[in-house]
Amino acid sequence: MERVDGVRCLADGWRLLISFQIKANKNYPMIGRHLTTVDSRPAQFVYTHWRHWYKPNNFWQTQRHPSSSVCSATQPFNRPPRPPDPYNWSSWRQAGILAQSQPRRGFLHSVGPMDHCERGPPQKRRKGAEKLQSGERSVHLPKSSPQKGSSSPKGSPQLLPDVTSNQTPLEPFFPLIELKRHWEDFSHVCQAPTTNEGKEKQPFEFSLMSYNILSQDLLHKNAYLYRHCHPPVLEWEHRFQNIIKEMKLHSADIMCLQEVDKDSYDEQIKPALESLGYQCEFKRRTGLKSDGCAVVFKRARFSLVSCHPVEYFRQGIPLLDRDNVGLIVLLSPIDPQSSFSNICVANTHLLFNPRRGDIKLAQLALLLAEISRVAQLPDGSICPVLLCGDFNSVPWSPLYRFIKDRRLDYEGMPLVEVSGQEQHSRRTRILTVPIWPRNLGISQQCQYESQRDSDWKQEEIESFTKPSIEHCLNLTSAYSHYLQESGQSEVTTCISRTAITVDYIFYSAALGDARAQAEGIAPPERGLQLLGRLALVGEDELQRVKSLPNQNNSSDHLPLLTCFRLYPQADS
Ligand code: KL2
Repeated sequence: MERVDGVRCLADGWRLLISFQIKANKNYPMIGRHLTTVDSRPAQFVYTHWRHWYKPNNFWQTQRHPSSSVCSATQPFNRPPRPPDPYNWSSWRQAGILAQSQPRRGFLHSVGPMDHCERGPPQKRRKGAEKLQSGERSVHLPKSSPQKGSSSPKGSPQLLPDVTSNQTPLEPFFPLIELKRHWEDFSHVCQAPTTNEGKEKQPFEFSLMSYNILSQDLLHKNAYLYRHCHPPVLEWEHRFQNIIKEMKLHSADIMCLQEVDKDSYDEQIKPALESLGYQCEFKRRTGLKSDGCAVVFKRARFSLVSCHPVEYFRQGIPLLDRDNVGLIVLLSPIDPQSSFSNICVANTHLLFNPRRGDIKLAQLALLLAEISRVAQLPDGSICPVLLCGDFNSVPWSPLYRFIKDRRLDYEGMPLVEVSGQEQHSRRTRILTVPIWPRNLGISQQCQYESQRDSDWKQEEIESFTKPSIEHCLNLTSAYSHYLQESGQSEVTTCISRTAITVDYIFYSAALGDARAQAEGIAPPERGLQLLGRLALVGEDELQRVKSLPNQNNSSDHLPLLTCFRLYPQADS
């Protein structure tokens, strides 16, 4: 028997016996529990898909069996042994590594800390099954599924920086491919307004990121979605370090984060961001959900005027029975002359369920009503608004158009069409008129209203009988949803191997804004100008880096990053 890199192979006819040398450490508690510890090799050396066989030079080889030098000494029939498939528990059992009684949904157990494992598979399966029933498995699947495995960047640091812990960083295990994103600069297109004396006004410039960081809890609950990933890249410690590294790299002045687990937020994310000079606000989802939305901003650049969490769960309103939330902050730019207006930053993660467009629209209406209230200035006008997050709706879907066009006529619209996540599905229910009931206290113009019937104006009562909704915010999307060079669709996330856009940064465009000009909109004088954005990528590019998450891109979403310019208030 020959020993090779932590794997001792022995092929005995058809039966393969492998004993792995695994050190049970806190990264791999389940491996430690189920497998024999032989020596101090970290688990990632052996925990791999069989097609990605570990070679001594630290590269995983695709579709190749280990060379004869690996096992030939003990192979009676010259048949290369097949290491167990880590995604398939039964192969671990066949290999004699797991007891026959080990749980079948092994992958769910293999990627995280012990406390997650205790939840057990039934709950996780149930969630997946429930989602499937409600059509949550996605749609326009690429014909060629992404290759198994993951990737790492060319020329990027081989070892990840140790941000907060003393964990051993992952070894690089694939040919290094980096996801390339370039900066798209619009500053030359932006026109500066002038003062009454004809002088150019000095602007306030800031950057903003929107990033769904993929909750570790949801990752576990929907583990079947991440089977294409090399398990160690799904480890929270690895992902956390990468995510913080990415945030540090971009150093956005404001970050709107979704799917932030409350425990990791308290113990790791908030302390790490505070040490980078951020003030952090957080709103957890309702019910028993462990994740939520965070808005963080640099203390040196903004001060917090007010913070407004929005819960979409409403007791007594059957439509609003989901635990999604939004978080709105009103920020004051820090500037010695105090010449800039506040900005209103809203962050949300709308319901995922592709078939419940009615719930998504009602959640959005609640958020828009709160933004309109928070952003309202004493003169009745609205301060610059940034609305970002994961809307679980694709570009040009009715929900997206509602945000941009300020109006949606929805007569006879099937619920499944609202978000456009599913292209080919049975059209079942259609949106009711009105979508949300009057006792929610939100008008068809997405404004708060008195709930006393006697206070309702006649036209407001009538508006509830018309199949149309409106809102009062002028919002432009910072991204154009097509790549400038290739015309391919931009991608912000991979769901069930489908690459789509569901994340957005909408903003109140001002006169002279490049995007507003490109879209032929004449925006008001006050607002924001888009100076630039970090380009997204297309599906091809994502396939090249083996989809998301991968060794470097540690979420199933990409961060959106934009830079804005704010001009001083009129004649100040
Ligand atoms: O698409 V998301 O991922 O905005 O990144 O929002 C939801 C989904 C998140 C919160 O519910 O969990 C993910 N198929 C794909 N993704 C799912 C599914 C599913 N069946 N269920 C939950 N999510």
